[in-house]
Amino acid sequence: MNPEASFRFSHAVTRQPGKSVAHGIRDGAGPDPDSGAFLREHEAYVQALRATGAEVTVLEPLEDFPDSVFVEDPALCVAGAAIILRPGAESRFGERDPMRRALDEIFTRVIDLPEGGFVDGGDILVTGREVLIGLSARTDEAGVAQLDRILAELGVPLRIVQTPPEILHFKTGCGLLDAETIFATAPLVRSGCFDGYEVVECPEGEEPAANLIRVNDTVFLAKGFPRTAALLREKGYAVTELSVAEAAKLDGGLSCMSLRFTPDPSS
Ligand code: CIR
Repeated sequence: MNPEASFRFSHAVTRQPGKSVAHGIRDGAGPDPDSGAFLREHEAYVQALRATGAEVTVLEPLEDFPDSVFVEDPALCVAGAAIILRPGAESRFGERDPMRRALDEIFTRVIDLPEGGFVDGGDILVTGREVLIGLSARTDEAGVAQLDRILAELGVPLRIVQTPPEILHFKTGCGLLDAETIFATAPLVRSGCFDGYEVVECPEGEEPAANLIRVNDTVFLAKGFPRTAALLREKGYAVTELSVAEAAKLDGGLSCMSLRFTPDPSS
C-alpha cells in the first residue's frame, strides 16, 4: 500500500440528502433533522471537499432511502478498486445498486461483496498500512471474512478489531490524521487496537469530535469542539471546522458523508 493514499485523494463521491432524510435511522429520541438545514450543511461540506483540490461528484437524492446521504456505508474505495458492501441495516440494503451504478462510471474495477454477511463502511478505517475493521451491530464476521478475501487480492492487509457497543460504527470513535497517526476516544485507545500507531487522544467530553477526516492537506473537524481544534492546530494540522449538527441527529458525522479515493492510483 502507498501510505499517503490513505489521506491523499483526487476524488470524492457524496449524495445530496433528500426530503426523506428526516426519517433516517437514529438511536434514541431527539429532534428530526431538518431537510433544508441538512442540505445547506451538505453544500458547505461539498465546497470544503472541493477546496482541498478533490473532484467531487454529488449524486441525486434517493427519497426511498432516507439514510443514503451517508454514502460511506454501502461502499469501500481502496487501492484503485470500489467494493460494494452489504450494509447491516435492512432499510439501507437497497442503497447498494444505485451506488454500484455511480461507481461503475468512475472505476474500472467494481467488486461486489459476496452474499453471506454484512459490512458497513463506517466500521472501516483505512490507514497507511492496513484496513482496520470493527465488528459491530452492522458488521459481522461473515462479512469481514468475505471482505478479507477481496482485500487480499488487492494486496491490502485487513485487521479485525471490536467496535465498542456504545457507538454505532468503529469510526464514530476514531479518524485518521495522517498515514501513521490516529485520533481516537480514550476507550478505543485503551482497547489497544491502535498499538504501534501514533495516537492523539480525543479530549474528554468532546468524543463526537473523533469522527474527523483528513483530506489532502486538511483535517475536517465537526464544529463545536474547541479543545480538539486547539490540540490539533497545536500539533501542526490545518483544521477546517464544519457543522454536522443535522447529520448528528441521525448518528452521522463527517466521514459518513463521502467516499474519498483516487480511482487510478498509478496515474
Ligand atoms: C444509520 O444508522 O445507518 C444512519 N442513520 C447513520 C449512518 C452513519 N454512518 C457512518 O457513521 N458511517
